[in-house]
Parts: sequence; structure tokens; C-alpha cells
Amino acid sequence: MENKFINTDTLPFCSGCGHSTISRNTEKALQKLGLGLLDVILVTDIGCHGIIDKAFDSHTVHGLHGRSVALASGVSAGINNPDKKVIVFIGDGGATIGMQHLLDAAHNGYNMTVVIHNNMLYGMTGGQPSGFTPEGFKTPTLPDGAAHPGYDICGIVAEAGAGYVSRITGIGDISGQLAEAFSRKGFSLVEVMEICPSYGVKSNPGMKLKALIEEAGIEIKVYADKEVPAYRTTEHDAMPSLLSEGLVIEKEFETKLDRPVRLFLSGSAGEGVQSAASMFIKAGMRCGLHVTKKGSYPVTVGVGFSASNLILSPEPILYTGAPHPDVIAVTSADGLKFAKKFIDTATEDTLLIIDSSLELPETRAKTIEHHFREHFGARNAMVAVLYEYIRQSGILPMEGLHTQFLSGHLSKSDKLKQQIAETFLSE
Ligand SMILES: Cc1ncc(C[n+]2csc(CCOP(=O)(O)OP(=O)(O)O)c2C)c(N)n1
Ligand code: SF4
Repeated sequence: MENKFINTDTLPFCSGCGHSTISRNTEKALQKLGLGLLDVILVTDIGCHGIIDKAFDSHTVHGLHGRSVALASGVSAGINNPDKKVIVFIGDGGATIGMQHLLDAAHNGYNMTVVIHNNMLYGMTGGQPSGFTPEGFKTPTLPDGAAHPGYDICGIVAEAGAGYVSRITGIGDISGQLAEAFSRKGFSLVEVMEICPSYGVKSNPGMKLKALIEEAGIEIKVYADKEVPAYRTTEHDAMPSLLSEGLVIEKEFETKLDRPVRLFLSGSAGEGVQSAASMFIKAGMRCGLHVTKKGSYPVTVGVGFSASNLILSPEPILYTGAPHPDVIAVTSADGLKFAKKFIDTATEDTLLIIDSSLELPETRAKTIEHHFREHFGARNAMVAVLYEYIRQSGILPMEGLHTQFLSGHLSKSDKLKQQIAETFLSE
């Protein structure tokens, strides 16, 4: 079977880790159900199991430890579409930390399937015991073994009102059991018993999963299988759309752009990088293009770098950000430092547009240098870079860019308007 959801043959787990079994069988189960990439939203938690999200080509959201169910509840209520499949991957550690969220999600019947990766310990941090560690099970930090049995989470969520709950052993083909849970509307949960070879087996030499489950009295069974009304967000509960009317920009101009173009703009906080980026993508929208913008800046938003990763494309764009931009624009020393990783890996096809005040780094990219800061001021350097790029590339009509510029707050400066007119519009 060819992979549809998982984009790699090399999963990021230790050899023999039960997380691999779950990931591979999730792929299989989703295919069995005929779901498409855009039908699935995978919400992952912190922990080894959570690092799978980069290998998943569907929508993914990665949250704080123990909070993936809470996040998924918001996602589920927000999209309010039972035909979309929200899947939560969480460890036994995360499920211990966020148990209340599990109860609430089950109680409210939020549309999601939670897959608990129960390897009976906190894997990523070296094997501390969780609330699910069975009595007598040893971990690196609990060499004498757990003093109490772990929580029976299946019994607890079934009691809280979940429609479908099962505990299974994560060995062999478990795609059928996963598909059963994925096919349910409302809240469903599968607890998969598995092992962490790196810490679980090491602390319990000779351990066999099936024998351990049996000796600990952990029941492998379906705990709940009933019709429960799924949660529906009512108009009263619904949040107003985040898509403000002001963001609807009608097509006014034609463009000759026939393939995606990815730009990485990198400058300093407070120097208008984000505003310039917004102006540019809105100009793209005026030309009927699809656009994305992903901003990056330190949490201390007033200092350091400010960068924006843009994509403009004649086709719909299914992601934000681009690891290999076609154009790198750098207007300050902070920006140069932050853009280093892109400049270092640039190819002969990349265009680097850089302010002349900066030391030109070694790069394979074609380079345009200009005194943007000196001529336009630090605050307007990135706008000028984008005008220069349009002048040289012609990917958008200058008229489209200028119309957007005049409608935005950047154009409030008469001096800048005049400089732009003189430099870019005079020919
Ligand atoms: C609130 C919080 N506490 C502790 C941590 C540190 N931490 C990161 S991963 C992890 C262990 C994860 O264990 P589990 O959820 O069982 O997943 P696994 O690694 O076994 O897949 C811990 C404790 C954290 N990131 N956040
Ligand atoms: S440390 Fe354990 S849980 Fe983490 S990937 Fe390795 S085997 Fe799996």
C-alpha cells in the first residue's frame, strides 16, 4: 500500500517503539475509510509520539504537554463539521497531565478520536512513571516498580459519556480497531498498550507486552459502543468569523505569474517588515493570486529580527512558510543573521536582495545590492526592496503593487510616496 498521509519511510522513533505501529496503522486505517489529506486534522501532544506530526501531510497542530485534547476540542467545535476527522495523539504522560480535558471532551461528545500511546512511562524525558504505569512496572527513575495500579482511563472516559472506547494491544495489524474508532461521530478513544524499548524494556528485562498486560490485570476490550449525540456548535456558541470583510480583495489586475514564488523578507523589529509583507501579498490578491504570509519574530517583539515568509501562487497553497525561498530580501544586520540558514543553502536560482550597508555573505544566490536604507530610511527599506523586485522580475504589474501601497498605512508618509514615485514610477 502506498503511503498517502505519512511522507517518509523513516519514522522518527527508536527501533521497536510501539509508536511506529500506531503511526503506520493510522495511515492504513485512514485509507480504509477513504479519507483525504484535507479531511484529517491531527492534533499531537508533547512527547515522542508527538514528533510524528512533521511526517504527516494532513493538517497538524502540536500543542503543550497534556493539552492536545483541549486544543482538539477547540478545533472540533470551531470547524463544526462531523465529516472532518480530528485525531488526537497523546502519550500516557500527557493523558495523566490532561485527564480533565479527556473527561470534558468525552462528556461533551466533541468530534474526535483520541489515541493514547500507553507505553506506561514518560518516554521522551527518560522514562519517569506516569499515572498509567502498572503496579510493579519498573522505570529508570522507579527501580523498585510502581506501588499502585495505573488509572483505568477507558473505564473513566466511558463513565464520562464517551460513545466508543476500546483498549487494544499495539502489536501487529491494529488498523481495523483504529478505523472502527475513527469512523465514529462524537467522542471516541482507543488506548493502545505498547512498549518503549529504550526505557521500558531496559528497566524490565525480558518483558513481554502481552504477558505484562495479563499479569497486571489490564483488560483488553471494548468499554463503550453506543450512539451518543455528537457536539454541534450552535450559532449562539459560534465565534464570529476571523476572516474580516476587509480581507476580501477582489481581482483588478492581471499577472503573468504561472508558478508559485516564495519570498523570505528579513529585517529588524520596528522597521516595517510585516507591513511591507502585508502590502505585497495584498497586491498579489489584487492580481487574483493565492497568497500566504507567515511572520517570525522573537517574543520580545520590539527588538531583534522581524521576518516574513510569503508565497504567491496561481494555484491554491496548502501550507505556510517555505524552507527554500526563491527570493531572500535582507534589510538589516538582525535580518542578515536570521536569514543565514536560507542564504547558506541558496542555489544559483535564488535571488538575494540585500542592503548595501551589510557585508555581503558568501552565497551561491544571484545578488542585487542597493542602498535601500540610506535612500528610503530604515523604516521603508523593505517596501523599496519589494518595489525593486517587482521592477526587475515583473511578476506583478507595478500598477497593482502601487494601488495597494496607496491604500495602505505605509503611504501615509508623503515623503515615501514621493520617493517611490521618483524612483520606481518615473520611467
Ligand atoms: C507541562 C509539561 N511538563 C513536563 C514537560 C517535559 N516533558 C516533555 S516530553 C515529556 C514526556 C512525555 O511522555 P508521554 O506523554 O508519555 O509521551 P512519550 O514520550 O512516551 O511518547 C515530559 C515530561 C513538558 N514539556 N510540559
Ligand atoms: S524513547 Fe521510547 S517512546 Fe521514545 S521513541 Fe524511543 S522507544 Fe519510543
